[in-house]
Amino acid sequence: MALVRRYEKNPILTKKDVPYEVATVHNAGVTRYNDEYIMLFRSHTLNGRSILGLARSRDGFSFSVEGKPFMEPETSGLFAEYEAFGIEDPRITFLDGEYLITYSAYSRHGVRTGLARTADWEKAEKIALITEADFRNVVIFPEKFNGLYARLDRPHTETSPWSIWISYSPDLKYWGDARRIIRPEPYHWDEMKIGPGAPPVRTGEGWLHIYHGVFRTMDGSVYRLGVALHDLEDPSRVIGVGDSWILQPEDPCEITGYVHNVVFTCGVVPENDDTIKIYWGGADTVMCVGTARISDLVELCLHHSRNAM
Ligand code: BMA
Repeated sequence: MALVRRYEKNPILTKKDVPYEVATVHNAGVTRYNDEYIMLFRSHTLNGRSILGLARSRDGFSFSVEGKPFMEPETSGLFAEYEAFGIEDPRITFLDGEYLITYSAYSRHGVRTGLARTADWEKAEKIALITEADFRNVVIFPEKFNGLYARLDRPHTETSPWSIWISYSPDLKYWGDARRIIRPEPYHWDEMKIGPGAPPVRTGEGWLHIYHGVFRTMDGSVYRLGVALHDLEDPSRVIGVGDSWILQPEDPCEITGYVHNVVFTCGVVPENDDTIKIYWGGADTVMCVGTARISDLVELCLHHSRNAM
């Protein structure tokens, strides 16, 4: 039985819904703000570089896009130097009364991670570049641990398969105590590389974390979604990693598009009824949504787990 139930009207957002010219709408971070859902989505502009747009919704399914982009590469200063090639794949964490936004910042120096914040979704303030080059997929936990912020990320390395790491910070700017905590599983759906997907969600049994995993085929790579459960007090301790994927490209808009065979998440929204809305980019071209029961995902991690390391 499918763990994630696709919304029947997918895709929920495409470039046709955007009032300025873009080539794609995908890989969005999503959160709640007052009685709205906020979707911060990535779009390729027509020079191939990415910007972030904002869409709002009352029900989490039907979104309308603001007239102007929400975040673009800076044109002067330190951020301009490191995001000149575009900003991508935003993740949103609500913590201490404000929304933290992490995103991939591309430039001639490589890809690193930017951090911005907003309290009201009118405008965002960029705070810091929180990784060096060769990091992506940074998600910040929505709570602190012994007074420290915690994040999951995915450094690139040539000496081991690309894995999920954790690190901590007293101030969101300086990060340390890094450890590798989940590795790809050989000859498995996520054997080539994995990366954090959406910021983790607190459940009774642990932090529920939807991640992406990649398998290389003769026809290119397939991006799927899986789930892991981290200890509530010590998120570096992985309780379980679901052995099977929870979502794979199957709908036409996931199989065909700018990059075929991709489902890629940057955001989930837990609801009050044991369900979670999972948002994903389809084929790096459109946005889709589905719902899952939190207890089903937890159960997969608890009782059908592969080794994390
Ligand atoms: C990853 C990132 C994502 C993208 C995915 C599939 O490496 O670049 O933004 O969705 O590839 O193309």
